[in-house]
Amino acid sequence: MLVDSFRVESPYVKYTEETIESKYEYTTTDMVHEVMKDGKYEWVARPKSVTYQFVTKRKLPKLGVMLVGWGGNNGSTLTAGIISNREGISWVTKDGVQHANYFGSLTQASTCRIGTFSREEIYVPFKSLLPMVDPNDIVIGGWDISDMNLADAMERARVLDIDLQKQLRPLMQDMVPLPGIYDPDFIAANQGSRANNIIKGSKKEQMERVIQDIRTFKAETKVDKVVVLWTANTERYSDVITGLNDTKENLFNSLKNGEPEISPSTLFALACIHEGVPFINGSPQNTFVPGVIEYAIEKNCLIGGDDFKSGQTKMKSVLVDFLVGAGIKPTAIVSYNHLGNNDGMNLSAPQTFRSKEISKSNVVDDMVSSNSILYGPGEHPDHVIVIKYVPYVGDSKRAMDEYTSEIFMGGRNTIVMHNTCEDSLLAAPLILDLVLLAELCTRIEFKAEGEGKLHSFHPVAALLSYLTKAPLVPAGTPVVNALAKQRAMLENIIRACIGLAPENNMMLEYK
Ligand code: NAI
Ligand code: DG6
Repeated sequence: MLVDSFRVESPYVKYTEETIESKYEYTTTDMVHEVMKDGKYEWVARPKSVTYQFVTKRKLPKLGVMLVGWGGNNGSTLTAGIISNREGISWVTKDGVQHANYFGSLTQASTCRIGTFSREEIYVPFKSLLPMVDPNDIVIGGWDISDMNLADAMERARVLDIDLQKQLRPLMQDMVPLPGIYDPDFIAANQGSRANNIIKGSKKEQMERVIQDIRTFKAETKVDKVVVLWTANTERYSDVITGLNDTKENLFNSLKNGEPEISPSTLFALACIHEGVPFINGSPQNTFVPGVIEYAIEKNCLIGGDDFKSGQTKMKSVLVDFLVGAGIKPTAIVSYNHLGNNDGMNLSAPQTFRSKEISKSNVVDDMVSSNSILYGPGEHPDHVIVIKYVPYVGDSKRAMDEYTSEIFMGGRNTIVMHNTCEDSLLAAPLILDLVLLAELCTRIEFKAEGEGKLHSFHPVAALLSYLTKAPLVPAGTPVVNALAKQRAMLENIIRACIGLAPENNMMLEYK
């Protein structure tokens, strides 16, 4: 059964006008190896418990979201989706009348199990666990190197049904992106023809213009908070060079000197950090060079990324987790894509493809390294990524995967998958989740027993991992790619904020 909302009654949870405060017992296990009397080592597992305090602000801000690449397929589709939901739009398709929804969004369309009532399991919407901004209330804006208004951009994207487009046109035609930072060295040459809306000047001046844009947007829309998200073209990797971008100081010196190796996405990230505005990278390139990360940590400004995990990789991070978790050994994973949207065209250049190849390739590492019964030291399945541009299929991406595994007694098992989907309809709800969760993260503070003051999460937002292919995590933190673990981390931390135990699926009450 689904219930819309609930309140926690517990000695460990306090609701005030402004906050929800919880005390939470975090139980983990330390592993140590001890030398025995005979000189041999023995591993010892020592469970331990630490009390945490969480404080979540309840007051929701009026939220502004600025998209870099607003006029692209994702940007225009998300904008259309929010307006359609807000206005309660329905449209006619060949299959009947369709109503606006937020399917595909973890926060808006998934549920969590809370407890039991008369032995029946009670679920609540994910978004009801903690106060979260309603996506219908978001004020949206952003930048694009193409000056096309959002109604025309939606038409160019060829994603949404025509009857819906007709209803949305009057609501979107006055939305025009601010000029973007165009550097042809970082994206494919084939993007040159749409670059007619460009911030001029030196790198430093371009960054300063973005700072000004954020301030103006905030003032004009009267939003309390802004989150910026990069959904612009995939860039090539920036070279990370000692003295250039390896520290904050070197990066700012390079900015002053107009070093060509500073990418547009890095300039946007620097501008956001300067303003204390969370910045999320939905593309695979290394926007967050070490100097940017150092700056974000110094300013305690949330950064998250990299690369939306929308379809093929999401499946991979479920399937390989299942296989390895079942004691089956994947030995070859081959992933093909073809797509015909502008993203596909941009990825047809070797340098931008390489960025995507990297983010799509590293997604099984944690699962492989978790099982050394199956894999020897340094052993890894063959993993090949192919992406081809096929204009005819437009935004309707085809993803084909072949997973070959070793099973019992030297046997082979091959799984083949074919997935057809509208790429932007998968990505848009993830963008929504990323900005809503990033905003939520900025309202939570916590501390472990013995720590002096409450503090925010580490600015490198590992909590957003579920939504990205190559999760950006603080140095020294294990990267988790397995989808179920990523969801559990997010859900369980949110549950801790309201004093609820992690979902352990033991269901002892039924045993
Ligand atoms: P798109 O090519 O339709 O949109 C990108 C937009 O960014 C274009 O309108 C372009 O003019 C603009 N742009 C390029 N450089 C810019 C800059 N420096 N400043 C401002 N605007 C700029 O691509 P789409 O399909 O919307 O995807 C966007 C990004 O999201 C791509 O990098 C893609 O790889 C990534 N992505 C998409 C996923 C999906 O399922 N759709 C999943 C994972 C990542
Ligand atoms: C071709 O791979 C285009 C890409 O932008 C993908 O659509 C995107 O990275 C989605 O990736 P995945 O692996 O999550 O489906």
